[in-house]
Amino acid sequence: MKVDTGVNKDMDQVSADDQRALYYHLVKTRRFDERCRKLFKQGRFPGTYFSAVGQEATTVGPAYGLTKDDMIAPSHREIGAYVTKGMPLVALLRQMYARANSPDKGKSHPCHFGYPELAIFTPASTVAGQIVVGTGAALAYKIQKKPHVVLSFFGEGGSSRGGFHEALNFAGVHNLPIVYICQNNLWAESVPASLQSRVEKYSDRAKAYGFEGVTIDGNDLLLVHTAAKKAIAKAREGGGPTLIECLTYRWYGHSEIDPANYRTTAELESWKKRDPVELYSRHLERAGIMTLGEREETVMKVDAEIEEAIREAEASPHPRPEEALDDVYSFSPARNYEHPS
Ligand SMILES: Cc1ncc(C[n+]2csc(CCOP(=O)(O)OP(=O)(O)O)c2C)c(N)n1
Ligand SMILES: [Mg+2]
Repeated sequence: MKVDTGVNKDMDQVSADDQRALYYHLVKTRRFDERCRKLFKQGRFPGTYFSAVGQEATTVGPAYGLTKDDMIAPSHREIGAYVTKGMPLVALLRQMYARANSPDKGKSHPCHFGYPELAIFTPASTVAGQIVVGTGAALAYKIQKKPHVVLSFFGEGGSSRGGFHEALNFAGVHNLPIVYICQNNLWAESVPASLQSRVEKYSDRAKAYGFEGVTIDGNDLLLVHTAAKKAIAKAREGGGPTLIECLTYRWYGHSEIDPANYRTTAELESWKKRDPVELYSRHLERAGIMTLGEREETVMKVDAEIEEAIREAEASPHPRPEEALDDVYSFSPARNYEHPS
């Protein structure tokens, strides 16, 4: 694993209370994600589900400590960022279940989670599309002289798309308040990272756009959190963008309908030995911050929250057929459509 050794955990920056809170969000993300996989397999919601089990530290770490107006520009594997920023589990579930009281009223893909109340915008299906929109939001914050930053999430595969390069170039030129989090999980569906780019480290790409890039162990929660915290503070103070490449791994298929036969069991097993939850639990134990009993209590608490949210989501109403075309726009000349204005 080729990581930058200059990035320190700077443990003094993270209080014991914050470290306990990070554990809460980490296990909440893990338990919720595993539960959603099961719900999908039981046929309790349609479509598919994109698990991020194995890469939770890359989303929980950066999202912890954001202000309400700091924006999240998500991709399709950011359950941890939603949970940590405070999006209610029931809101996530209503989206998956396509219920009438989800933000898009049951019309979109189950993984198109958005939550405007917490400045989380809804990603499009087009890979990397949200990098461009997030960069636009950072420009808006700068023009409005607002003290907010944008966190833009994407995979290493997404970084091969044109929008990624245009957005990062633009952010560099205009010194925008944005932090780019590249979750390099070695695979983009069945395409290995080695076929995406010849660069040794994806973070090297930041050099071309005139700002700092670092590659870190994305399974080390405290390391990801402190690296992101530093980059966020820098962006907030007018220091411009940073690209953080987090090396990590997804344990399951691209989505729940992918058996992931393209990778070896040995590769998967080697990453499972670096389970971010296990690594962080060991740290908390060693540092005397949380005992096994306290950690078990946290797991029981999050499990109860999850079950309550599932009950509430499953009791939510379905959209009515007559609402199917509400909020749907079409400007197709072929249909002889006249714009109302
Ligand atoms: C433009 C475009 N091409 C292909 C897809 C199908 N697709 C969705 S996610 C994905 C892989 C993305 O890989 P990466 O960016 O590494 O993220 P990861 O899934 O590994 O988290 C692909 C090919 C898409 N949604 N949009
Ligand atoms: Mg990937």
